[in-house]
Amino acid sequence: MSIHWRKHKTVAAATCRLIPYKIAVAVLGGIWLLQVSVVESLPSAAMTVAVEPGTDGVQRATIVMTSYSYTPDHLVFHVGSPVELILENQSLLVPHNFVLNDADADLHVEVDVAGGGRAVLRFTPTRSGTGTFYCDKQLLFFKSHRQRGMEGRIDIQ
Ligand SMILES: [Cu+2]
Repeated sequence: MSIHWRKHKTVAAATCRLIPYKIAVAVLGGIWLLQVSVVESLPSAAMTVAVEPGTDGVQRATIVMTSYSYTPDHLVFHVGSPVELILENQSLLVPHNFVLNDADADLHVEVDVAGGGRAVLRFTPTRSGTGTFYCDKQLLFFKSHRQRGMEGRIDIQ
């Protein structure tokens, strides 16, 4: 009789210890789903920006990263002037990156931007061409961010 009681008590105690963990998982999962569903439902307008050099000769542009888009998603730069590209990740919980590997324009860039963070890319295009940039982040078995539309284009003229 006492063995049965002790066993019952152990199971009850283990269940009690699991409850805060289950609540935490449910809350975090809820926040994640809310962010993904709300942000994903926003229309991502395709936008082209032709970047002109500033008075110091630097071609400056900012790309805003959200789940799952870049704004603008099409940038045009000139050959020969240095580029300063600022990447701002506005997804607070989702890390994104910027991958650009283009043999044609000789551009090879890969940078991670943490949720809510920013990064600055500096390079000087040496020849004309067109390159596709994208985010290759992927959570578990879900579609990659690129498959969800997180992709853009850079033209060097
Ligand atoms: Cu991403």
